[in-house]
Amino acid sequence: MQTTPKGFRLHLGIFGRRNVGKSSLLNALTHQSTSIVSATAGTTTDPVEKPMELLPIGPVLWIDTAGIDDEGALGELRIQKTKNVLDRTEIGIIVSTPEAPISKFESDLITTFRQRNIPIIFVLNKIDTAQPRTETLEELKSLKIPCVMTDAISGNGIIELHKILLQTVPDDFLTPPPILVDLVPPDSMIILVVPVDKEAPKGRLILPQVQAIREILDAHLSCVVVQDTQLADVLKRVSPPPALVVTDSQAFAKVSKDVPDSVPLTSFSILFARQKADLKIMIEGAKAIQNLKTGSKVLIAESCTHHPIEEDIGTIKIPNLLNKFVGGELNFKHVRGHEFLSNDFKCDLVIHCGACMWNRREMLSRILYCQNENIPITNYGLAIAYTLGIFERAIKPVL
Ligand SMILES: Nc1nc2c(ncn2[C@@H]2O[C@H](COP(=O)(O)OP(=O)(O)OP(=O)(O)O)[C@@H](O)[C@H]2O)c(=O)[nH]1
Ligand code: SF4
Ligand SMILES: [Mg+2]
Repeated sequence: MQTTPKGFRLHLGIFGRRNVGKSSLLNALTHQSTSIVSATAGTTTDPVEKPMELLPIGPVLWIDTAGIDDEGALGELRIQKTKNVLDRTEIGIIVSTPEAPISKFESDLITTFRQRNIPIIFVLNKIDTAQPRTETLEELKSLKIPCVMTDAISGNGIIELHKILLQTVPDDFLTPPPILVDLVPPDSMIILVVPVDKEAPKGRLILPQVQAIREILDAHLSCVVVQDTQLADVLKRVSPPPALVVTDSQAFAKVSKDVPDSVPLTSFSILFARQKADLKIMIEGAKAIQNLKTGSKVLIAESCTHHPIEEDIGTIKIPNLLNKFVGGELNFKHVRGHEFLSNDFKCDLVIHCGACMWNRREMLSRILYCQNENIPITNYGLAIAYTLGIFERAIKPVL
């Protein structure tokens, strides 16, 4: 259970002011001392994550956060970390206490969740100490936000909170959009091109490849998995031709020459732009490559932190392809993990990895930041296809 990747877990974020009982609530929900609890305001400083199997929903990730009303220079940093959690939250649990009104802090959280279309559950904790204010209940009712009353110490109300959670789970978590099986006719055969190069992890396939194979099997379709070096030979031997060829985008140049024009071709990261991000926006983002000129600023963002190797796709291959396309030197910045846009690098384009380890919500939050800043965003596969002059062909199967 613990090995379920985070990107597959429903992210349940717990937010609120300091000392309202957020960590106590997490402990009651997980039946464990997951998060440190104390009467001192500001006990939780960094987000605390707890993966769990929450039946019948499935794998979830609880995230307890620092108080949204923290103060001082350190408090500001903690609030920033709490806001980063907001970016990946799929259900927002706002905790307050019965005697407290809905202050600016809770109102701002409600507004942010609403703007992003994230379902909210309001929890009035410490119900053993006071009666809820009538105005609070009426305000939540008028906002159509479900409200649960809990006593996190005795566990009262926790079953009710579970029930409301079940009713609040977003549909796209229960039935996620397909990766590729909807793009091909029934009984199709698909070829997956998986180069085993220096970047390939030892002894295993990477998540997008495994997910694609699993989806093909679930749909009772078939696939052949080959390295790019064997593709031309395999294509000669299969009849009828495959309904689709999906390649690692790093092999796009060779694969696009080997696959006849009559056979649809795309890449894993283009498929994942559809499933994990917003394909339309990412396609438009790739078109911004044509506006780049010497000195333009390009932010290359990767969700994981890994040590870049020789011929690394983000730090070497894509910059080389783009410089060649532009015919000059672009100005690149590389960020990893939760670091993203910053004021010291006002970029002209963001090129993002496939974000296979993240949930869709986090990519959508990044897209929203880019839209608010008027910065085009695309991903590795689309950018590579664009610079190689095979963009139209690569996106045709997903349009
Ligand atoms: N009476 C009562 N006390 C509670 C309840 N929930 C939490 N507390 C107490 O309230 C205090 C704060 O609880 P925490 O769970 O640490 O609160 P928090 O919101 O995580 O606080 P920060 O991490 O500082 O933001 C502790 O002394 C808890 O024992 C409750 O339902 N009833
Ligand atoms: S860097 Fe991005 S594409 Fe690569 S494994 Fe991590 S999330 Fe997936
Ligand atoms: Mg806490």
